[in-house]
Amino acid sequence: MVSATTIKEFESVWPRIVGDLEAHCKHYKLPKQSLDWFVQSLNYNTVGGKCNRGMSVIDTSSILLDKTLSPTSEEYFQAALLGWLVELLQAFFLVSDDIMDASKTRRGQPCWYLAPKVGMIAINDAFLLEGAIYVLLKKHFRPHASYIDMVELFHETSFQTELGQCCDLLTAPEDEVDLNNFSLDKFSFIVIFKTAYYSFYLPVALALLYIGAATPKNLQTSLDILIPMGEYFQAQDDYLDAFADPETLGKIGTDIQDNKCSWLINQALKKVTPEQRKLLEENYGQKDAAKEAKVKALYHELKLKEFYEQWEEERVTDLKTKIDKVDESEGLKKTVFEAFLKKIYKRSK
Ligand code: GPP
Ligand code: MG
Ligand code: MG
Ligand code: MG
Repeated sequence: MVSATTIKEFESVWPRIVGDLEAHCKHYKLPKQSLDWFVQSLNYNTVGGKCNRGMSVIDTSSILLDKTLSPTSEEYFQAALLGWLVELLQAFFLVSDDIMDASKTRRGQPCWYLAPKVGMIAINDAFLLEGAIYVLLKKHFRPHASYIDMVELFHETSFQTELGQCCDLLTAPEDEVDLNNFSLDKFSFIVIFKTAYYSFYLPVALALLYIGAATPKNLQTSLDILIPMGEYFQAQDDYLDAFADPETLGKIGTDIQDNKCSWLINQALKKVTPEQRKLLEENYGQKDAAKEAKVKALYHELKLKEFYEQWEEERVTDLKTKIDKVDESEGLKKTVFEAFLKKIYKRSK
């Protein structure tokens, strides 16, 4: 049995990564004020989350190599670096997403665009977080046999996520609430693209490329399990948006006011009476806390919490069945997916 890495070990690598980026900027003779700004944005936006995605690159690599990577080894550093690249991609997405969703808090602090003196500079900061991925990948992986596959994987995953975000935003127009626009099929497309590829497939695909086990079959098996797992994860995110304690979650939910095609509204629409549907039509998707509260009250009346808990059990049973069938002949292991599932099952943040 290999043991999982800890957040402390993972974060111990971060200063070296910031150091690399600082050195790169100093080489450009970047003025000090801008350098300090960039470093502040890197720290504020990349560190402080759960880092499940990033740590999964290390855990997957350890499981596939069948040895616990020592936190002081170069092998650990390389896997951790790939993990931090996933976290940088996530930081780039979150800084942008919070502007688009008009969110207030993230990881228990103000969203970056709401931090003092930041405002719309956050848009450029998001681009820099993305750019940092390719600077670091080139610095550390250029000689690696899978370097170009890694670059292409980051590009393709970003494109997929942006298409998902596009669909998410277009399904949630600010000024016209039309519940007929929502459907579980649209929900599936949105969440697979905006979340599942980058949060689930990317870390495992990176680990497979890193250790040289990215055969077409292993990549396909990973996709077949991790896409439905990511779909489940985003349904959970939507559920928590309305039902979790913002204190624990670290962010205040916005889906009802933002008119989002979320898992909850789609399930509610399947259960409502004509009168309840009218209540949703009159109160969903408006920037009004009292209306939002009415929608939440209806969610409770429809017993969506209980329904979600039952639905979660079914999804997890399905995933376990899929995991049981994994063909390990080309070096892939069931435990990769079991470890992933364990991290998200019944999460509260
Ligand atoms: C999660 O949606 C999806 C993303 C963070 C991807 C954003 C993609 C971009 C191309 C910017 P969400 O809005 O439900 O997340 P949260 O609840 O964390 O705000
Ligand atoms: Mg969003
Ligand atoms: Mg959001
Ligand atoms: Mg959400």
